[in-house]
Amino acid sequence: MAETKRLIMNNKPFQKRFPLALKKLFERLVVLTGVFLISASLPLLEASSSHDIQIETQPPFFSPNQLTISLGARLTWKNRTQEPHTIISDDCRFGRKCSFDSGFLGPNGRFALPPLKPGRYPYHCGIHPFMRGLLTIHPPQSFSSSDI
Ligand SMILES: [Cu+2]
Repeated sequence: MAETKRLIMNNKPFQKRFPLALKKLFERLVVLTGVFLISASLPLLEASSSHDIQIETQPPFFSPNQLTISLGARLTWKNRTQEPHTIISDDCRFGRKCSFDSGFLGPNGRFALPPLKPGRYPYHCGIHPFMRGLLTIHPPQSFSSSDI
């Protein structure tokens, strides 16, 4: 009987402490979840960025002709000239499967970059080989201060 009483008495502080510990645990869980969500959404924010390259009659023809984008970013070439152009990755040779080839792009035509792996992609216009550009795709989380 005395033991039961002691148990009940010992139990009281425990019951008081338990919800407090649970509350602290919950608060920590909320903070951790917040940190996780923010860090998880950063690559998505990067990936959702979009870029345009204008095709023009004057040098550098592809404007900008050197561009670095993050993995998953959208990129569209836009033909601002009155003549057709193509956007062909330099690896499109010898019948190999190549990174991208727009085909003929008429005036006001657009070409969206297909999904690619990180890397350097020099490209050119198949009609005017002097029109050249360089696209670089960053692997995730590899940004340096020089990119900003
Ligand atoms: Cu061209």
